[in-house]
Amino acid sequence: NSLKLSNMSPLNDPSFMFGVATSSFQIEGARGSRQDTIWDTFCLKKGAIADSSNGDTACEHVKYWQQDIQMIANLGVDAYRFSIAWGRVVNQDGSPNPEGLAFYSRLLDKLEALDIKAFVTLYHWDLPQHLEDKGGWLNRDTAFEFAHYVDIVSKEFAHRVYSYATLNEPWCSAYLGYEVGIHAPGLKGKQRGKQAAHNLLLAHGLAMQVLRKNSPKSKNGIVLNFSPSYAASSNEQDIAAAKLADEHFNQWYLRPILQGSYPDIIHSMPKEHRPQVEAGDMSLISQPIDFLGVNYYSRAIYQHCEQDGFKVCSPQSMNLTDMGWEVYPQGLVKLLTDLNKRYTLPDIYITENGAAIDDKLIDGQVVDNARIAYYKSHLDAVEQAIVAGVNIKGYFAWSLMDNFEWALGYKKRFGIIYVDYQTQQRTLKQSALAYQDMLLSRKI
Ligand code: PNW
Repeated sequence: NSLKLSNMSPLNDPSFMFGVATSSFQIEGARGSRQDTIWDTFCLKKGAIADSSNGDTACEHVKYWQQDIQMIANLGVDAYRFSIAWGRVVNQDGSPNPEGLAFYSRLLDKLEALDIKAFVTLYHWDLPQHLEDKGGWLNRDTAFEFAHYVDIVSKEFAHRVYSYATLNEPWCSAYLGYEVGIHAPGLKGKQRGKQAAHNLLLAHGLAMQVLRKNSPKSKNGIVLNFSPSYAASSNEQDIAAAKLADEHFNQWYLRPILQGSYPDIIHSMPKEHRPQVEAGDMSLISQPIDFLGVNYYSRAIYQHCEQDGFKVCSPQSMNLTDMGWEVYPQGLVKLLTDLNKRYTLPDIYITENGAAIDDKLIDGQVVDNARIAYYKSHLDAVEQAIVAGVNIKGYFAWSLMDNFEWALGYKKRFGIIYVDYQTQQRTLKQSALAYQDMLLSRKI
C-alpha cells in the first residue's frame, strides 16, 4: 500500500510538481463575510442537495486556514491549488473588498514562506447571486463582470501567484447548472447549456487578456474536465454515439480554446440549440494559454439512442468509487494521448484526480486502501502518458480534505485528510500518509 515511485519514474524529475487541491465554496464556510452565491440559493431548494446541507460553514477553512496550510506543508507538496471566492473579494457594486483580499493575501504569504507554489483558480462555480439575478452565465455581461473581478485580483496579487486558471470545468457550470439543472442555478434547456458554455468561454478569453497584462509571468490557463468516451459495443451506431458525446462534452470546450472554433457538430445541431456567437468572440476565446489543467476521474460509455444520438450506459466494471464512478486509469492514458494527437497542446497539469470512499474514522485512523490503489494506478497512467510523449508538468490530488461535494453534500468524501464536521478535527488518512511518504522519498 505504497505510492512510492520507481527509480525510473519520470515523476521523479524535480521539475514535476505534486500538489493537493480544494475550492473556495467547498471548504471555506464564513458565508457572512462574502456575497451570497448561486450555491447558497441552490442549497435552499428542496431536494437539490442529497443531505440537505449547505456551504455556510463547510470545513471552516477561513477560520482554520493557518493549520490547514501547515498540514499541506507537512505533506511535502510543491504546490497548492485553491480557488478565490469572487464574492469575497468584490462587493456587489463592483468595488474591491479589502478584508477578502487580505484573507487571500495572508494565505499567499504563508504559502510563499513555506515554499509552496500557489495555483489559483479564479472561478470554481461560486457566482455571486446578484449576477445570477441578471441572467448569470446566460447573460454575456457576466463575462465582462468576471474580467473586472480578475482585474482586481491580478492587480493585487500579480506574480505572487505562480499560476492562474480562469475557470474550473466550464462543462459542469454550463451543462450541470444550465442544461440539466442538477447543479446551481438549477436551470434546464439545451440552448441554455450551450449559451452558458459560450459566455463562460468568453469570460475565459477576456480574463486571459487581463492576466497577460497584469501578471504576464504567471502561468495562465484554464482547467477542463474530461471523460474519455467509449462505445458500449463495436456496433457502428454505438461508435458514432461515443464520438458525438465526445464532441458535445470534451471537444466543445477545448477546440474553441486551442483552435478558435466549435466542433463541426454545431452545424448539424438544430438552430434553436446553438449559442449566440458575436463577431470577434472566437478569437478572444482562442488566445494562447500557458497551460491546460486536466481534471480526470473516470471514463464514460455511450450507446446509440434515437432521441439525442447518444445515451450514457452504466459502468462495465464492478470497481466503482462511492460516486458510482468506474475506476479506469487506462482512460487517462487514452485521453491524454488522444488529445496530444489531435491538438498542439500547451503544458498539461493534472489539476484534479481522486476517489470518493465511504471512509470511517476508527481509533483515530482511516484505512482507505482503495484510495491508495486509485492514486497508484492513476500515477502509473500519468507516467505512461509522459512516456508516450505528453508534456505533463504536474499532478494534484483531489482533495486535500473532505469537503462539500456539491449536490451530494458532505456524504461523499474525496479528501486524503478526514474531516469530522462536528469538531472540525482533521485526521490524515492512510492515503495522505502514503502521499507524504512518496513525496518525501522523492526529494531524497
Ligand atoms: C469536479 N460529473 O466536479 C470539481 O472540480 C470538484 O469541485 C468536485 O469536488 C470533484 O470534481 C468531484 O466531483 C465534477 O458529473 C462534478 O461528471 C461532476 C462531474 C465531474 C466533475
